[in-house]
Amino acid sequence: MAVERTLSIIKPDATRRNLTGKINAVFEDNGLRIVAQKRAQLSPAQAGAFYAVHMERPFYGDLVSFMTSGPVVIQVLEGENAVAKNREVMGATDPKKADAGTIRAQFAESIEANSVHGSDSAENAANEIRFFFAETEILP
Ligand code: RTP
Ligand code: MG
Repeated sequence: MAVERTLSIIKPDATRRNLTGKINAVFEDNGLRIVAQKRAQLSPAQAGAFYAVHMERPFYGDLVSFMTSGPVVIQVLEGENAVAKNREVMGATDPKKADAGTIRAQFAESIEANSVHGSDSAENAANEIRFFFAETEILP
């Protein structure tokens, strides 16, 4: 297995409830190292561009509103098989369907306010990391 990087976002529902540390502990306990991290307020243009793949979906407008409703914590996670490992520890999109112990099962409020984002492929991870970070901001 190769050491990989993936992009993670702790979403506004989780920053509002002061859950950043608890979520970071789940990453670290599962072998994911936080090699870059910043708190940010996304603009509608940034959130819209980040989620552009969902532009045609009925939930796109709500998703952009939600992602700009408060601060997010944007992170690069590094570890063996990081993309798949992070998707595993996040759990299913809908917290009702997420396995026990996953971040979304423990913390998500709804299918939309589901506490975390994680890249879904190595290729998307590289693009999403580039969207938010300069290489010099990533410190393994
Ligand atoms: P993410 O991209 O945030 O890591 O989540 P994901 O891959 O598990 O889910 P995806 O299908 O990519 O959807 C992106 C985000 O859109 C919101 N969503 N709302 N109301 C709805 O039916 C609905 N479906 C998705 C969620 O915030 C989801 O994480
Ligand atoms: Mg997704």
